Amino acid sequence: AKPRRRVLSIQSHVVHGYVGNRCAVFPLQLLGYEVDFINSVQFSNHTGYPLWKGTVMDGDQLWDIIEGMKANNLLEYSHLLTGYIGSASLLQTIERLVALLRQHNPGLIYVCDPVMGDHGKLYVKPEVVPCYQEIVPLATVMTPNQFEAEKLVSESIVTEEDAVAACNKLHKRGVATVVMTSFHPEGVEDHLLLIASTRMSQDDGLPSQLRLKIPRSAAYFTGTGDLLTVLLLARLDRQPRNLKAAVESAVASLQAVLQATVKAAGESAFAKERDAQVAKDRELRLIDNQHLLKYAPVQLHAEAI
Ligand code: ATP
Ligand code: PLP
Ligand code: PXL
Repeated sequence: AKPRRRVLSIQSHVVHGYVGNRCAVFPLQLLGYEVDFINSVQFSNHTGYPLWKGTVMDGDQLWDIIEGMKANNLLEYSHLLTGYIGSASLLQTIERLVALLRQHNPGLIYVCDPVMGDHGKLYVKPEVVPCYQEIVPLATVMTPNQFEAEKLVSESIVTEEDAVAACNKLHKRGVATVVMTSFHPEGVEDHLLLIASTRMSQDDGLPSQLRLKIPRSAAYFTGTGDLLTVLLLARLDRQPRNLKAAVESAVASLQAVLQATVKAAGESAFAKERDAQVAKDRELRLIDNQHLLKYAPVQLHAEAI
């Protein structure tokens, strides 16, 4: 029998705090998924701290592990999830891995968060960009932000029409569902938009392209994009024919965790300086608020585009 809910998650590990696998493994387990994980880096903490130490995995090291799994017939997954991958060699190896996993399960869902940067700044090496462009046809779900979507389609995105055009371009290259996790319309300060688009047929009358307006908090967090991708994986899996409900409930859980985190962080939530104590105070409060990962009441509703 094919595995219904077994995720292979390849992302960062940090010893302290919550980014990458540290905000994927526990939430997915809580939501009922078996999670096998490979750590693409092992760092002391995320890179928003003044300093970090640790090691980075390369493509050969990943493939070595995969060969061990292959030999023992351990490659049957329902989902592959990838997030921040700093090196081109690791990303090229993931490309090979997708093909191998699909030999074992042709229906494998590949959820790809093409982490490259934000707000006009690249935080991966430039050679990673063409690797992600090459990966596009393999992905089932992609969760780029505005900047990452621009890189994927090699076009600038200024208006909502541009954002939708970028989604359509990604659909043409084979991606079933695109969620642009943060889009900043020009001149707008008080909110951001999430744009979601699918070519999977929706239940009668439901929109397949939508926008969700999210009030912007003055607080700054790390790991929010990672957590949103995880929540989308789980909600889309439950309701593949209701993009609206899936997106609304994923955002509801994320926003509820963020509000709880702001409360717990106190003054550090809005601090200007970025010292280690502030970074530590701002870590997502996933354990204390685990009930919100399972369910949070929907307060923000999506509208058809
Ligand atoms: P990635 O880099 O992982 O592709 P991203 O850049 O879109 O994703 P974020 O900018 O962290 O990641 O945004 C992801 C989600 O986090 C948003 O859709 C929003 O729901 C929430 N979020 C992040 N920062 C804020 C904020 N200051 N106020 C309100 N919501 C926020
Ligand atoms: N800064 C760096 C160096 C990163 O690698 C990342 C994510 O990979 C971020 C910031 C932002 O993370 P997120 O969008 O999940 O908050
Ligand atoms: O996506 C967040 C993330 C992932 N991995 C590492 C990071 C960050 C954010 O700072 O430092 C190593």
